[in-house]
Amino acid sequence: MDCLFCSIAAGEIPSKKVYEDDTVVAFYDVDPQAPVHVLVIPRQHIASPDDITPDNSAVVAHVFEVIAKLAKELGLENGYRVVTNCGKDGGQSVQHLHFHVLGKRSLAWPPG
Ligand code: DGP
Repeated sequence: MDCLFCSIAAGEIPSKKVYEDDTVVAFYDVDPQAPVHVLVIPRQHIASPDDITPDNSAVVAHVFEVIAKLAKELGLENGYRVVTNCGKDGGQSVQHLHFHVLGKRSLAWPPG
């Protein structure tokens, strides 16, 4: 299947990855809309939020666990937004489920 985010997850297309495990990959958005703008995607091809089912929803729970961990690592202690666009009228331009994490680093970042 020809999918941009599947190719990024597989490392076939370069990206600035900030996290990856067996289930999800996180990388900086190429067109940032906030000082910190990361995309978190499942490795599994799920086309959109409309395609979340009981069979694959555990992946979404894991995405949010990773977001909580990443937010701390990226210095977003003061809060951040998580956005998922769905379908043409929802502004979804890449047909692979993805979660935008948008925020700005706290003054205490980097730690130490
Ligand atoms: P959406 O509009 O919700 O489908 O968001 C898609 C996002 O993906 C958009 O903010 C730009 C980003 N994006 C598109 N192509 C690439 C790419 O090749 N690399 C990276 N890192 N981000 C991309």
